[in-house]
Amino acid sequence: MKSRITHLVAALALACAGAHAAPTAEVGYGALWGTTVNFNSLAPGAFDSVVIDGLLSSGGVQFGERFAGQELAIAKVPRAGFAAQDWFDDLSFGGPTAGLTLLAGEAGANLGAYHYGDADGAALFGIGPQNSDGSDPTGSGAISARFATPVYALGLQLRDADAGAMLLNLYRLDGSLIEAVDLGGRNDGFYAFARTGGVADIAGFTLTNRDAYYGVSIDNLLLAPSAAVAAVPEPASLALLLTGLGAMWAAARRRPARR
Ligand SMILES: [Ca+2]
Ligand SMILES: [Ca+2]
Ligand SMILES: [Ca+2]
Repeated sequence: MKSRITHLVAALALACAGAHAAPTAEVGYGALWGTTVNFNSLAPGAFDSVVIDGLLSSGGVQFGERFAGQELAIAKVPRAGFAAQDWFDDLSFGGPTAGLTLLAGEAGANLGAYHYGDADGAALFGIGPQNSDGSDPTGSGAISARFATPVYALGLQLRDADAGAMLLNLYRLDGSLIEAVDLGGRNDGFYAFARTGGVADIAGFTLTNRDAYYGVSIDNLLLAPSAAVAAVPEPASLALLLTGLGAMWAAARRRPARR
């Protein structure tokens, strides 16, 4: 009992220490409350695939390839087992100017949507530069998004993820970088990131990847407006907290019975 409370205090202290170490913390997707963009209207039929030229507005969020101020470069990555390379959008040169003005990629190299034929339906992908051998550049492009109102946390579902290199840059409205979140090594799943301290200043993001096999797609983009309705502790900390509170409650109940 005493050691449980000691562990609880230690866990909370660690959580607080971690909160000051990084601008964002990874949280459980299911712990966030907000609006979700599911992209399903873009490709409503099973296995539909569409190419989207120009800026996209979906679910109240604007999407494009990059922000004004970001230079579009090409990253070349050897393709396993082949002489060919895969070419990817690379936005690591320059940075967004104030206001986060979205720009679309060239026609046919901007965005697209694909319906996976499952319950989650369509997902959004970026289209990269045409590979030199003419193979499909689907999923190897950058995706950038600007929110109508800055948020405290965002979650997303990764699809077609094969543990490759992936970077999620979170920006403030003035164009400054909040954090470059390294998503490398991840497979398909739901992931979420929240601002430490609860400040709601994430105004947009850029997602780039060098993931094999059709890059990556995103789905079920979740935008949480404020920390007020979201559980800040990670699921493990929260479980520990509840266990500790339960133990204290049980102890408090036992005490009068002994008298
Ligand atoms: Ca969907
Ligand atoms: Ca592109
Ligand atoms: Ca992939």
